[in-house]
Amino acid sequence: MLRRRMSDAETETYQLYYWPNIQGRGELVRLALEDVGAPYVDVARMTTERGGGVEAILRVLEGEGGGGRHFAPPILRASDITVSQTACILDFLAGRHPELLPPDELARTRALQLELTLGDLIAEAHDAHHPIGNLLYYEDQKEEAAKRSAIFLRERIPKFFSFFESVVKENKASKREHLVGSGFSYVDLSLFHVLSGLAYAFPNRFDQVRKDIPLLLALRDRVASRPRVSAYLGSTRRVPFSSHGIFRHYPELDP
Ligand SMILES: N[C@@H](CCC(=O)N[C@@H](CS)C(=O)NCC(=O)O)C(=O)O
Repeated sequence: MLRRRMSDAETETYQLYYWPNIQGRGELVRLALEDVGAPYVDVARMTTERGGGVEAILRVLEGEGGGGRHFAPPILRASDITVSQTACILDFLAGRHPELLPPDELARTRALQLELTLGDLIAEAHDAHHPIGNLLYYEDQKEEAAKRSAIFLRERIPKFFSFFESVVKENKASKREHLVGSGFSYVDLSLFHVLSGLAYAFPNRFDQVRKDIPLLLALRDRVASRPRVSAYLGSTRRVPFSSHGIFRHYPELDP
């Protein structure tokens, strides 16, 4: 079974279903696919005539193509399976691409825990500007966003950062300056994205806490200079940060 999946992974083209104009959580999946050099199609960025567009996402959410319904993108389709939930997608990819995580049960469970913790941080970063409702405009929840983001910046960023910095510090003792003790993994790629997003959204706060996370910043920079990641960041496949995504820069929320 494992051997069959490995050879599938070497040859097949993945289909990523994610909103076309934002990085969002889709970016965590893109980074993993890019880092292993896996062929993939960002389906919703294709024209509707070619089977793309938002309509393609809606069809997969409803279960078209088999494998059941999905609640929200990102969704990744391989030839024999369709997976949603970002951490679950990355865990699935790790099972196929050992470059994303050595095949070891303990490491795989640890990676998933850390990825889910990054997912919690991402959700809180989103709620800092949309604390009341996803479908409301920011302008309709500005007062609440000011209160929520103040707490996020004052209490939550330091707590998350201190946790992840300590994780790398512990692994450094065994000469592995990564989030998962076995070495480089997809979680490092996700950390790169989260740190980049927070630095974009909250540059003032990020500058203040920079001194507390030297190991995380060094890890972020090492990830950015990985050849395939660096090529991807300079390519048109990379959607830029914007005021529509999860990480948004509203100067009034970052005094
Ligand atoms: N826990 C899910 C969250 C997925 C999610 O919230 N996706 C967003 C885009 S990043 C979305 O389109 N949500 C629609 C909704 O929640 O109704 C994951 O990590 O994939």
